[in-house]
Amino acid sequence: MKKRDDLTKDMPAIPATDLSRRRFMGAAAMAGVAGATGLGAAVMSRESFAAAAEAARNNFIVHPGELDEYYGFWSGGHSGEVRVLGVPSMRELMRIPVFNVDSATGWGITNESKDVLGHDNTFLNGDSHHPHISMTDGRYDGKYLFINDKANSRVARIRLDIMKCDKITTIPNVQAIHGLRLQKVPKTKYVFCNAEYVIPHPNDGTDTSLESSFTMFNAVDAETMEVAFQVIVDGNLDNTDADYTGKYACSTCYNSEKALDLAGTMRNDRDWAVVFNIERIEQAVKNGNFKTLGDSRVPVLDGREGSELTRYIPVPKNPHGLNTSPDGKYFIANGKLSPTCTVIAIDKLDDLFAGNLKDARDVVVAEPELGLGPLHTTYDGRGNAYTTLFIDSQVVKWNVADAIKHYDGEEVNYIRQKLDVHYQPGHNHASLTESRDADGKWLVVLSKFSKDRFLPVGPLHPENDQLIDISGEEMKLVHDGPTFAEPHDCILVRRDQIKTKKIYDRDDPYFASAVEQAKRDGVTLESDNKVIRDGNKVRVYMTSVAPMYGTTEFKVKQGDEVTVYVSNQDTIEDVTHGFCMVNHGVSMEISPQQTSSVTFVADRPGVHWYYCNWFCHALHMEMRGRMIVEKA
Ligand code: RUQ
Ligand code: CUA
Ligand code: CA
Repeated sequence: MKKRDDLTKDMPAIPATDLSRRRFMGAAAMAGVAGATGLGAAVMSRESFAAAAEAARNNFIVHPGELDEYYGFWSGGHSGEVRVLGVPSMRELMRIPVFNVDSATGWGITNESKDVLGHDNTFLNGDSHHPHISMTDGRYDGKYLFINDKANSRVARIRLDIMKCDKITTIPNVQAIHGLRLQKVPKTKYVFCNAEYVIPHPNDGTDTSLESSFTMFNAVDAETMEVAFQVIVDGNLDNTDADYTGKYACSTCYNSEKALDLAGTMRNDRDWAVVFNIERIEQAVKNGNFKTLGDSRVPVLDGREGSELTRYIPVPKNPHGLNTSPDGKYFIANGKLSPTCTVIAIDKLDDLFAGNLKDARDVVVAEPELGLGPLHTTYDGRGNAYTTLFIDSQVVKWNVADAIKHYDGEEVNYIRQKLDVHYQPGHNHASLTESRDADGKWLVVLSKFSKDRFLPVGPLHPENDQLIDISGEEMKLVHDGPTFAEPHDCILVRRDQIKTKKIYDRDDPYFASAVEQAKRDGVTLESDNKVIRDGNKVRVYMTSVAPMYGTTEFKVKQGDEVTVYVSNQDTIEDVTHGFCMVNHGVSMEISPQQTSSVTFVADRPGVHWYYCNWFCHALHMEMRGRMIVEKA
């Protein structure tokens, strides 16, 4: 790797007008932090501070009562959830529990959530990295959001009309689903997702050697959420993206060495990006040219070196992010241990697969030197790319066309600007950047460390998601956004691209199993308040209308397995009720016109109160009732 001095020699100096890292903190906070941390240094004058703050304010302040222009969906990292923010205000609007358990909504506690998560052996953790929104013809269609779970090798789907997770699929025969992107064209038929680590096959303890180990590229059907196919690859897999023809997907591999130790993973100067030929893969599946692994029925194809299904393009070194440009022309692989990004021309891939090129590297049309630790690249739709530099703690704006000219030997400077970010950025994401509509207005940079940017909260720090105005020539930092562990990536969509329901439809499939059970019990959920006994199973049906449950007392016997169904009869937007059975670990959300249910064992005789735990009315405290458990 080159030394930093060599790398930056030909680059323009960082403009002096770059915003100071403290410019947008309130004066009082600035003084406080400076005092608390001993970082007294360069505090700007009151006037220039005010001017800078005012200039920025014009760009990003969303006044009380005003709505944001964009929805932002953030992954929650090892919190396992998805968060919804308004951009540019960076106000957190909602949390969508997915791979985690959530006390507020009852996710992981209710039967409806267990229908999605699985009723047995439900994991309590997850690690969500990459949220992506379904597309039609390369544009966000606002139907679904998909996200990976690296921790437990799953892929989840969120319905964006109600902002709830409605399906989770465990990917068989692999470990650690990481990079995830969607087919863009003609529509999101497949969710492409990479399994990061190689494992032996079969993985039953009989053989743990690397010779019998591999990992797979996976495609999940976006509608059925069943795994459509898996492709065995050489090396490992990290991030991925799809093109705008529907023909290709491309993934990075940082461990071409298949090493187990850290030093080993850095042995090769080049690893690769592997391109998947989706048409050929589909044809092979259709022709039955596949095998299966273990108990799984999923078609498994061999995409290792020499296969007609894949091509391996050498790129330096331990590459990480893989990002398609919104003009559909390039896959860009981010070098991580190399100061470069590798620009792959998608229109040369047909020739590569046809065998018309001498060398796989012939598809590379630029390899600009950007700085230390390039991880992810995003685009403004005006020909510029923005790459995070983890080690330099910067975002570099560069021009793709100029980088290509430079690679062809022309004397052009492709670097436009470098901006300090705080600190150590992973992903960055520009508004609408993964679609044809990339509009170059906002850039979010997800910094892994916040150190001295916020009031100290003990040894564990928040992350810092910074908002940068990229609408002009110059990038301008306008907001610091502390976040809890640990967003990896986000996606910004125009607010008109998302259509949400104000209240539930009574026939929403989200609670269809409760509706079916009520039908079998001869219960009308909308009006009946009934207790149905079925052996030692007791089903308690009740309505809720602010501020009353339809049932304020019910009796069961010690040891009964009790299921409580609450159907919210309010039709007014925002009047959500809750149901919490004290000392039973039971809590759930019931939004207007929703039915929710929860099952628990009434194992202790006596009186047990239940109450509404979503504030719904002036008499919300009075919304309660008693379960009486008779001694067995
Ligand atoms: S990938 S930065 Cu999942 Cu980069 Cu996190
Ligand atoms: Cu119903 Cu609070
Ligand atoms: Ca490597």
